[in-house]
Amino acid sequence: MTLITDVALRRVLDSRGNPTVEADIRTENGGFGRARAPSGASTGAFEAVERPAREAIAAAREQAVPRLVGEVYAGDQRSVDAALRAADGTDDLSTIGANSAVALSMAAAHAAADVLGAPLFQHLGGTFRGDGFPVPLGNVIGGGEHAAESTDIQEFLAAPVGAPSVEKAVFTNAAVHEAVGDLLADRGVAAATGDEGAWAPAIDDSEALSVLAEAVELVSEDVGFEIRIGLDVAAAELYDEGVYRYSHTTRELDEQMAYIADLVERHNLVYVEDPLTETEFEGFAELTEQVGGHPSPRTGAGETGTLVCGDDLFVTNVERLTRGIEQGAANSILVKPNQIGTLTAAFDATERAVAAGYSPVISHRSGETEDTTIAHLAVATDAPFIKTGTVGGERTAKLNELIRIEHNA
Ligand code: 2PG
Ligand code: MG
Repeated sequence: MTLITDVALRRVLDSRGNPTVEADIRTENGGFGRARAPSGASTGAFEAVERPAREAIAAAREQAVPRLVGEVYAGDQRSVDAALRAADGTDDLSTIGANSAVALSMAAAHAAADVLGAPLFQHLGGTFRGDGFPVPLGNVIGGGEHAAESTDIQEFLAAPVGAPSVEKAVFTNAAVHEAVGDLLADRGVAAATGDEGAWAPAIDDSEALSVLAEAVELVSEDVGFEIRIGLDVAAAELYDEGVYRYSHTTRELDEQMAYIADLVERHNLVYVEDPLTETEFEGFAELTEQVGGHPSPRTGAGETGTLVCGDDLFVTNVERLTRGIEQGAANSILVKPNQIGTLTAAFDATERAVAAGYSPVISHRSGETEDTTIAHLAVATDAPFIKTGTVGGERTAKLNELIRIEHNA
Protein backbone atom coordinates (compact mmCIF):
# COMPACT_ATOMS: atom_id res chain seq x y z
CA MET A 1 0.00 0.00 0.00
CA THR A 2 2.88 2.39 0.69
CA LEU A 3 5.57 0.88 -1.56
CA ILE A 4 8.15 3.56 -2.31
CA THR A 5 8.05 4.44 -6.02
CA ASP A 6 10.25 7.49 -6.26
CA VAL A 7 12.91 9.33 -4.24
CA ALA A 8 14.35 12.76 -4.93
CA LEU A 9 17.13 14.52 -3.02
CA ARG A 10 18.25 18.11 -3.28
CA ARG A 11 20.27 20.79 -1.48
CA VAL A 12 18.25 23.51 0.21
CA LEU A 13 19.19 26.31 2.61
CA ASP A 14 19.16 26.01 6.36
CA SER A 15 18.68 28.87 8.81
CA ARG A 16 22.41 29.63 8.93
CA GLY A 17 22.50 29.89 5.14
CA ASN A 18 24.29 26.55 4.79
CA PRO A 19 23.24 23.84 2.38
CA THR A 20 21.31 20.94 3.85
CA VAL A 21 19.59 17.82 2.50
CA GLU A 22 15.91 17.75 1.52
CA ALA A 23 14.30 14.42 0.60
CA ASP A 24 11.03 13.72 -1.24
CA ILE A 25 9.48 10.27 -1.18
CA ARG A 26 6.54 9.13 -3.30
CA THR A 27 4.61 5.92 -2.83
CA GLU A 28 1.92 3.84 -4.45
CA ASN A 29 -1.52 5.31 -3.92
CA GLY A 30 -0.19 8.84 -4.33
CA GLY A 31 1.63 9.23 -1.05
CA PHE A 32 4.07 12.11 -0.81
CA GLY A 33 6.44 13.04 2.00
CA ARG A 34 9.12 15.69 2.28
CA ALA A 35 11.65 16.31 5.07
CA ARG A 36 14.91 18.19 5.67
CA ALA A 37 17.92 17.53 7.83
CA PRO A 38 18.85 20.04 10.55
CA SER A 39 22.45 20.67 11.58
CA GLY A 40 24.19 21.27 14.93
CA ALA A 41 26.96 23.69 15.89
CA SER A 42 27.73 22.31 19.34
CA THR A 43 27.76 18.77 18.03
CA GLY A 44 28.61 15.86 20.31
CA ALA A 45 31.75 13.87 19.55
CA PHE A 46 29.68 10.66 19.46
CA GLU A 47 27.01 11.80 17.01
CA ALA A 48 26.37 10.10 13.67
CA VAL A 49 28.36 11.86 10.96
CA GLU A 50 26.93 14.69 8.88
CA ARG A 51 28.56 14.88 5.43
CA PRO A 52 28.69 17.97 3.21
CA ALA A 53 25.20 18.09 1.63
CA ARG A 54 26.38 17.57 -1.95
CA GLU A 55 28.43 14.49 -1.03
CA ALA A 56 25.71 13.07 1.23
CA ILE A 57 23.21 13.39 -1.61
CA ALA A 58 25.49 11.76 -4.19
CA ALA A 59 26.26 8.87 -1.84
CA ALA A 60 22.60 8.38 -0.92
CA ARG A 61 21.55 8.40 -4.59
CA GLU A 62 24.06 5.70 -5.33
CA GLN A 63 23.78 3.53 -2.21
CA ALA A 64 20.39 4.10 -0.60
CA VAL A 65 17.87 5.01 -3.29
CA PRO A 66 18.13 1.64 -5.11
CA ARG A 67 17.41 -0.12 -1.81
CA LEU A 68 14.28 1.96 -1.26
CA VAL A 69 12.52 2.33 -4.63
CA GLY A 70 10.31 -0.67 -5.36
CA GLU A 71 11.83 -2.43 -2.35
CA VAL A 72 10.33 -1.16 0.90
CA TYR A 73 7.08 0.29 2.20
CA ALA A 74 7.19 3.81 3.57
CA GLY A 75 4.67 2.76 6.23
CA ASP A 76 7.09 0.14 7.51
CA GLN A 77 9.48 2.56 9.16
CA ARG A 78 11.76 -0.13 10.58
CA SER A 79 12.30 -1.58 7.08
CA VAL A 80 12.98 1.86 5.62
CA ASP A 81 15.55 2.59 8.31
CA ALA A 82 17.10 -0.89 8.09
CA ALA A 83 17.52 -0.33 4.34
CA LEU A 84 19.23 2.99 5.03
CA ARG A 85 21.58 1.37 7.54
CA ALA A 86 22.34 -1.54 5.20
CA ALA A 87 23.00 0.87 2.35
CA ASP A 88 25.37 2.85 4.52
CA GLY A 89 27.22 -0.06 6.09
CA THR A 90 28.89 1.92 8.90
CA ASP A 91 27.94 2.48 12.54
CA ASP A 92 28.08 6.25 12.30
CA LEU A 93 26.34 6.61 8.90
CA SER A 94 29.46 8.16 7.42
CA THR A 95 28.82 6.73 3.92
CA ILE A 96 25.49 8.37 3.06
CA GLY A 97 25.71 10.87 5.92
CA ALA A 98 23.33 11.17 8.86
CA ASN A 99 21.89 14.19 7.04
CA SER A 100 20.76 12.17 3.99
CA ALA A 101 19.66 9.31 6.26
CA VAL A 102 17.49 11.41 8.53
CA ALA A 103 15.90 13.36 5.67
CA LEU A 104 14.98 10.08 3.93
CA SER A 105 13.80 8.44 7.15
CA MET A 106 11.53 11.33 8.05
CA ALA A 107 10.29 11.80 4.46
CA ALA A 108 9.17 8.15 4.44
CA ALA A 109 7.14 8.74 7.61
CA HIS A 110 5.48 11.79 6.06
CA ALA A 111 4.68 9.83 2.87
CA ALA A 112 3.11 6.98 4.84
CA ALA A 113 0.99 9.39 6.90
CA ASP A 114 -0.10 11.02 3.65
CA VAL A 115 -1.33 7.72 2.20
CA LEU A 116 -3.20 7.00 5.41
CA GLY A 117 -4.67 10.50 5.42
CA ALA A 118 -3.56 10.85 9.05
CA PRO A 119 -1.51 13.55 10.74
CA LEU A 120 2.09 12.46 11.15
CA PHE A 121 1.92 12.24 14.95
CA GLN A 122 -0.89 9.69 14.69
CA HIS A 123 1.01 7.57 12.21
CA LEU A 124 4.01 7.73 14.56
CA GLY A 125 2.01 6.23 17.40
CA GLY A 126 0.23 9.20 18.88
CA THR A 127 -3.22 7.66 18.75
CA PHE A 128 -3.00 6.47 22.35
CA ARG A 129 -1.21 9.51 23.70
CA GLY A 130 -2.54 11.19 26.82
CA ASP A 131 -4.23 14.55 26.69
CA GLY A 132 -1.13 16.44 27.81
CA PHE A 133 1.19 18.27 25.49
CA PRO A 134 4.93 18.84 25.25
CA VAL A 135 5.90 22.06 27.01
CA PRO A 136 8.15 24.14 24.74
CA LEU A 137 11.50 25.07 26.26
CA GLY A 138 12.18 28.49 24.76
CA ASN A 139 15.76 29.63 24.25
CA VAL A 140 15.64 33.35 25.10
CA ILE A 141 19.29 34.19 25.88
CA GLY A 142 22.16 32.30 24.35
CA GLY A 143 25.86 32.25 23.69
CA GLY A 144 28.47 29.50 23.60
CA GLU A 145 28.84 28.07 20.11
CA HIS A 146 25.62 29.78 18.97
CA ALA A 147 26.81 33.39 19.26
CA ALA A 148 30.16 35.14 19.61
CA GLU A 149 30.92 37.53 22.50
CA SER A 150 27.96 36.45 24.61
CA THR A 151 27.35 34.16 27.58
CA ASP A 152 29.45 31.06 28.34
CA ILE A 153 26.37 28.95 29.03
CA GLN A 154 24.84 28.11 25.66
CA GLU A 155 21.11 28.45 26.36
CA PHE A 156 18.92 30.15 28.97
CA LEU A 157 15.48 28.63 28.57
CA ALA A 158 11.98 29.68 29.58
CA ALA A 159 9.80 26.75 30.65
CA PRO A 160 6.11 27.69 30.98
CA VAL A 161 5.31 24.63 33.11
CA GLY A 162 1.97 25.96 34.33
CA ALA A 163 0.56 26.73 30.87
CA PRO A 164 -2.87 25.22 30.29
CA SER A 165 -2.30 24.73 26.55
CA VAL A 166 0.42 24.60 23.92
CA GLU A 167 -0.93 27.78 22.43
CA LYS A 168 -0.56 29.67 25.73
CA ALA A 169 2.89 28.16 26.30
CA VAL A 170 4.12 29.21 22.86
CA PHE A 171 2.90 32.80 23.24
CA THR A 172 4.32 32.92 26.76
CA ASN A 173 7.80 32.05 25.54
CA ALA A 174 7.56 34.73 22.86
CA ALA A 175 6.50 37.20 25.57
CA VAL A 176 9.50 36.22 27.74
CA HIS A 177 11.76 36.72 24.72
CA GLU A 178 10.31 40.19 24.22
CA ALA A 179 10.55 41.04 27.92
CA VAL A 180 14.20 40.01 27.98
CA GLY A 181 14.82 42.32 25.00
CA ASP A 182 13.14 45.22 26.86
CA LEU A 183 15.06 44.56 30.08
CA LEU A 184 18.36 44.45 28.22
CA ALA A 185 17.49 47.74 26.52
CA ASP A 186 16.62 49.26 29.95
CA ARG A 187 20.07 48.25 31.16
CA GLY A 188 21.63 49.83 28.08
CA VAL A 189 22.85 46.48 26.82
CA ALA A 190 22.82 46.11 23.05
CA ALA A 191 21.93 42.64 21.85
CA ALA A 192 21.76 40.96 18.50
CA THR A 193 20.38 37.45 18.26
CA GLY A 194 22.23 34.15 17.93
CA ASP A 195 21.67 31.11 15.75
CA GLU A 196 18.41 30.11 17.42
CA GLY A 197 16.92 33.60 17.68
CA ALA A 198 17.86 33.98 21.35
CA TRP A 199 19.29 37.32 22.53
CA ALA A 200 23.07 37.22 22.50
CA PRO A 201 24.18 40.14 24.73
CA ALA A 202 27.71 40.70 25.96
CA ILE A 203 26.83 39.93 29.58
CA ASP A 204 27.98 37.14 31.88
CA ASP A 205 26.00 34.08 32.88
CA SER A 206 24.91 35.45 36.22
CA GLU A 207 23.52 38.66 34.72
CA ALA A 208 21.75 36.60 32.03
CA LEU A 209 20.11 34.57 34.78
CA SER A 210 19.00 37.63 36.68
CA VAL A 211 17.55 39.25 33.53
CA LEU A 212 15.72 36.04 32.69
CA ALA A 213 14.43 35.65 36.25
CA GLU A 214 13.03 39.18 36.09
CA ALA A 215 11.45 38.62 32.67
CA VAL A 216 9.90 35.36 33.78
CA GLU A 217 8.43 36.99 36.88
CA LEU A 218 6.92 39.83 34.86
CA VAL A 219 5.39 37.56 32.24
CA SER A 220 4.24 35.05 34.83
CA GLU A 221 2.30 37.76 36.68
CA ASP A 222 0.73 38.73 33.42
CA VAL A 223 -0.30 35.26 32.21
CA GLY A 224 -1.18 33.96 35.66
CA PHE A 225 0.73 30.69 35.65
CA GLU A 226 4.16 29.45 36.61
CA ILE A 227 7.15 29.83 34.29
CA ARG A 228 10.38 28.18 35.36
CA ILE A 229 13.91 28.46 34.05
CA GLY A 230 16.16 25.88 32.38
CA LEU A 231 19.71 25.82 31.02
CA ASP A 232 21.68 24.06 28.34
CA VAL A 233 25.21 24.43 29.65
CA ALA A 234 26.66 22.55 26.64
CA ALA A 235 29.61 21.85 28.94
CA ALA A 236 31.53 19.79 26.39
CA GLU A 237 32.23 23.08 24.60
CA LEU A 238 33.69 24.58 27.80
CA TYR A 239 35.70 21.49 28.69
CA ASP A 240 39.37 21.54 27.90
CA GLU A 241 42.11 19.29 29.25
CA GLY A 242 40.32 18.27 32.41
CA VAL A 243 38.77 21.61 33.37
CA TYR A 244 35.78 23.76 32.46
CA ARG A 245 37.02 27.05 31.03
CA TYR A 246 34.72 30.06 31.43
CA SER A 247 35.56 33.58 30.21
CA HIS A 248 36.68 34.74 33.63
CA THR A 249 37.36 31.56 35.54
CA THR A 250 38.21 27.89 35.34
CA ARG A 251 36.42 25.11 37.22
CA GLU A 252 37.59 21.63 38.13
CA LEU A 253 34.98 18.85 38.00
CA ASP A 254 33.94 19.15 41.66
CA GLU A 255 33.74 22.94 41.34
CA GLN A 256 31.65 22.62 38.20
CA MET A 257 29.24 20.27 39.96
CA ALA A 258 28.97 22.59 42.98
CA TYR A 259 28.41 25.55 40.62
CA ILE A 260 25.58 23.77 38.81
CA ALA A 261 23.98 22.57 42.05
CA ASP A 262 24.09 26.14 43.31
CA LEU A 263 22.44 27.48 40.13
CA VAL A 264 19.76 24.81 40.38
CA GLU A 265 18.96 25.81 43.94
CA ARG A 266 19.29 29.54 43.55
CA HIS A 267 17.10 29.72 40.44
CA ASN A 268 14.84 26.73 41.10
CA LEU A 269 15.86 25.34 37.72
CA VAL A 270 13.41 22.89 36.22
CA TYR A 271 15.88 21.65 33.62
CA VAL A 272 19.63 21.48 33.18
CA GLU A 273 21.13 19.99 30.04
CA ASP A 274 24.75 18.88 29.61
CA PRO A 275 26.02 20.38 32.88
CA LEU A 276 29.17 18.26 32.47
CA THR A 277 31.17 17.07 29.50
CA GLU A 278 30.10 14.26 27.19
CA THR A 279 32.26 11.52 28.73
CA GLU A 280 31.52 12.33 32.37
CA PHE A 281 29.02 9.56 33.20
CA GLU A 282 30.12 9.38 36.84
CA GLY A 283 29.80 13.09 37.46
CA PHE A 284 26.37 13.07 35.80
CA ALA A 285 25.32 10.29 38.17
CA GLU A 286 26.51 12.21 41.24
CA LEU A 287 24.84 15.42 40.16
CA THR A 288 21.58 13.60 39.33
CA GLU A 289 21.63 12.04 42.78
CA GLN A 290 22.05 15.50 44.25
CA VAL A 291 19.57 17.62 42.28
CA GLY A 292 17.60 15.25 40.07
CA GLY A 293 13.84 14.88 40.12
CA HIS A 294 10.91 14.70 37.74
CA PRO A 295 8.95 17.90 37.89
CA SER A 296 5.80 17.24 35.94
CA PRO A 297 5.10 20.11 33.60
CA ARG A 298 1.48 19.13 33.20
CA THR A 299 0.39 18.77 36.77
CA GLY A 300 3.17 19.57 39.14
CA ALA A 301 4.19 23.12 38.54
CA GLY A 302 5.26 23.26 42.16
CA GLU A 303 7.05 19.94 42.36
CA THR A 304 10.71 19.96 43.23
CA GLY A 305 13.65 18.32 41.51
CA THR A 306 15.31 19.02 38.24
CA LEU A 307 15.53 17.19 34.96
CA VAL A 308 19.20 16.52 34.34
CA CYS A 309 19.32 15.97 30.61
CA GLY A 310 21.99 14.28 28.52
CA ASP A 311 22.44 15.69 25.02
CA ASP A 312 26.08 15.29 23.97
CA LEU A 313 26.32 12.63 26.71
CA PHE A 314 23.80 10.30 25.02
CA VAL A 315 23.57 11.64 21.42
CA THR A 316 20.20 9.82 21.08
CA ASN A 317 22.19 6.59 21.08
CA VAL A 318 20.56 3.67 22.85
CA GLU A 319 23.89 2.12 23.83
CA ARG A 320 25.18 5.29 25.45
CA LEU A 321 21.79 5.77 27.09
CA THR A 322 21.87 2.21 28.46
CA ARG A 323 25.26 2.89 29.99
CA GLY A 324 23.83 6.03 31.57
CA ILE A 325 20.81 4.17 32.93
CA GLU A 326 23.06 1.53 34.48
CA GLN A 327 25.11 4.21 36.21
CA GLY A 328 22.23 6.52 37.11
CA ALA A 329 23.68 9.28 34.94
CA ALA A 330 21.03 11.95 34.18
CA ASN A 331 17.29 11.36 34.35
CA SER A 332 16.38 12.73 30.95
CA ILE A 333 17.57 12.38 27.37
CA LEU A 334 17.57 14.94 24.58
CA VAL A 335 16.24 13.29 21.43
CA LYS A 336 17.56 14.67 18.14
CA PRO A 337 16.81 12.38 15.19
CA ASN A 338 19.76 13.66 13.17
CA GLN A 339 22.21 12.74 15.96
CA ILE A 340 21.46 9.09 15.30
CA GLY A 341 20.24 9.29 11.70
CA THR A 342 16.89 7.47 11.68
CA LEU A 343 13.46 7.76 13.24
CA THR A 344 13.66 4.12 14.30
CA ALA A 345 16.78 4.74 16.35
CA ALA A 346 15.28 7.92 17.83
CA PHE A 347 12.16 5.97 18.84
CA ASP A 348 14.19 3.12 20.29
CA ALA A 349 16.16 5.58 22.44
CA THR A 350 12.93 7.25 23.55
CA GLU A 351 11.31 3.94 24.47
CA ARG A 352 14.37 2.76 26.36
CA ALA A 353 14.44 6.07 28.24
CA VAL A 354 10.78 5.98 29.21
CA ALA A 355 11.05 2.34 30.34
CA ALA A 356 13.87 3.37 32.69
CA GLY A 357 12.00 6.40 34.04
CA TYR A 358 14.03 8.92 32.03
CA SER A 359 12.11 11.84 30.51
CA PRO A 360 12.55 12.30 26.76
CA VAL A 361 12.93 15.88 25.53
CA ILE A 362 12.58 16.21 21.75
CA SER A 363 14.86 18.85 20.25
CA HIS A 364 15.66 21.01 17.26
CA ARG A 365 19.24 21.85 16.20
CA SER A 366 20.82 25.28 16.00
CA GLY A 367 20.81 25.00 12.20
CA GLU A 368 17.19 24.37 11.23
CA THR A 369 14.71 24.55 8.38
CA GLU A 370 10.94 24.92 8.12
CA ASP A 371 10.66 21.16 8.74
CA THR A 372 8.01 20.32 11.37
CA THR A 373 8.71 16.63 12.00
CA ILE A 374 9.95 17.09 15.58
CA ALA A 375 6.65 18.70 16.62
CA HIS A 376 4.87 15.48 15.60
CA LEU A 377 7.56 13.34 17.19
CA ALA A 378 7.14 15.13 20.53
CA VAL A 379 3.36 14.63 20.48
CA ALA A 380 3.63 11.01 19.29
CA THR A 381 6.04 10.10 22.09
CA ASP A 382 4.13 12.04 24.74
CA ALA A 383 7.35 13.87 25.62
CA PRO A 384 7.02 16.25 28.58
CA PHE A 385 9.16 18.90 26.86
CA ILE A 386 10.19 19.97 23.36
CA LYS A 387 13.12 22.34 22.69
CA THR A 388 12.40 24.48 19.63
CA GLY A 389 13.44 28.07 20.24
CA THR A 390 10.95 30.94 20.49
CA VAL A 391 11.07 33.21 17.45
CA GLY A 392 12.34 33.06 13.86
CA GLY A 393 10.63 31.24 11.00
CA GLU A 394 12.47 27.94 11.34
CA ARG A 395 11.56 27.88 15.08
CA THR A 396 7.97 29.09 14.72
CA ALA A 397 7.41 26.42 12.03
CA LYS A 398 7.54 23.82 14.83
CA LEU A 399 5.71 25.92 17.41
CA ASN A 400 2.88 26.78 15.03
CA GLU A 401 2.61 23.11 14.05
CA LEU A 402 2.18 22.24 17.75
CA ILE A 403 -0.66 24.75 17.94
CA ARG A 404 -2.26 23.21 14.82
CA ILE A 405 -1.96 19.74 16.34
CA GLU A 406 -3.60 20.99 19.52
CA HIS A 407 -6.43 22.46 17.47
CA ASN A 408 -6.75 19.35 15.30
CA ALA A 409 -6.23 21.68 12.36
C1 2PG B 1 21.88 21.75 21.69
C2 2PG B 1 21.53 22.19 20.30
C3 2PG B 1 20.15 22.72 20.11
P1 2PG B 1 23.27 22.34 18.44
O1 2PG B 1 23.06 21.80 22.09
O2 2PG B 1 21.03 21.28 22.43
O3 2PG B 1 19.82 23.80 20.94
O4 2PG B 1 22.50 22.96 19.70
O5 2PG B 1 22.23 22.00 17.43
O6 2PG B 1 24.22 23.43 18.00
O7 2PG B 1 23.98 21.12 18.92
MG1 MG C 1 22.48 20.72 24.02
